[in-house]
Amino acid sequence: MRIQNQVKKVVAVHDLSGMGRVSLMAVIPILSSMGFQVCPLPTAVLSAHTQYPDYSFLDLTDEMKNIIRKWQQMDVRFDTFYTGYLGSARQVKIVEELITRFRRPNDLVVVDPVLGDNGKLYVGMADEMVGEMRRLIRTADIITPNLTELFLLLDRPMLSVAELSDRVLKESLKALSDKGPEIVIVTSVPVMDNPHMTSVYAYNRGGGRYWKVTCPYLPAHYPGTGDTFTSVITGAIMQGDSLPIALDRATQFILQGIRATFGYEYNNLDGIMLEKVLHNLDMPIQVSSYELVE
Ligand code: PXL
Repeated sequence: MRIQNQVKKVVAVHDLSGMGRVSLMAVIPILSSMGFQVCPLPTAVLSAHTQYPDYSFLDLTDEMKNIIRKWQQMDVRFDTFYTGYLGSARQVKIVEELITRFRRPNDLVVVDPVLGDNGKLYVGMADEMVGEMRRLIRTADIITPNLTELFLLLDRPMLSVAELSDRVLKESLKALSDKGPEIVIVTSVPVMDNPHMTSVYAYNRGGGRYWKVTCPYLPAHYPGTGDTFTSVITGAIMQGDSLPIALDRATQFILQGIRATFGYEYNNLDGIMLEKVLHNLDMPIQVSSYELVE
């Protein structure tokens, strides 16, 4: 009887930021509490994420190669590859090599193409990263761009709220999936005529169905919610959930995190108070709100 590898391993390629609950500081607690072993491959070490007015930044591009080489010598096996904020455009090739060397037929590759938000690249994000990310998503099974990243990856101008019909979104998701990823999930889609709601759209090429989850929008922007969202999606899919159930769990968890934080007088840059809601990941979903988009 094989009793090894009872806990699935997920290699997490993200930065470590001291302040702000982004990247590894969201990925590690969420995936650990969902029952997976997180193996971090840190891309950079920052004093704080890049939306704070000032921060230090240590690029770990060269060290990543050393870590991967040692992992190869140790003959480690990963079940999931999950990438997020990369510290330099050169890291894209390194990540592609990691995936090529270690990926086995049933492994899952999740790429969160972190580039920007609100129609702009993040401060410090190299312009070349957009072209590199367009290539990296081709190797992924699942990608989770926000609306800004969706249009950057498609190399199309950003659309206004009035232009974001179900038809346009479906076509955009399919166009991105045609480049490689079987599942494309787009977050932070505003709802036409309703500023109090926000949607997530998803497309699964195997089956050809589109899904939508709409939830209340609290008017506060918290960095790191994208990392939190994709971490819950990754954990839910690794646990065997269907795509719409994974979407429900992730949107519900984000909403719980925002509600746990919103009532305090608080600096939103510090992110949602994950610590207050992490235990909710053990609970079955409370309300199911996914819809099929036809
Ligand atoms: O959550 C995205 C993210 C991740 N890592 C760093 C960031 C940001 C967004 O600002 O600055 C360092």
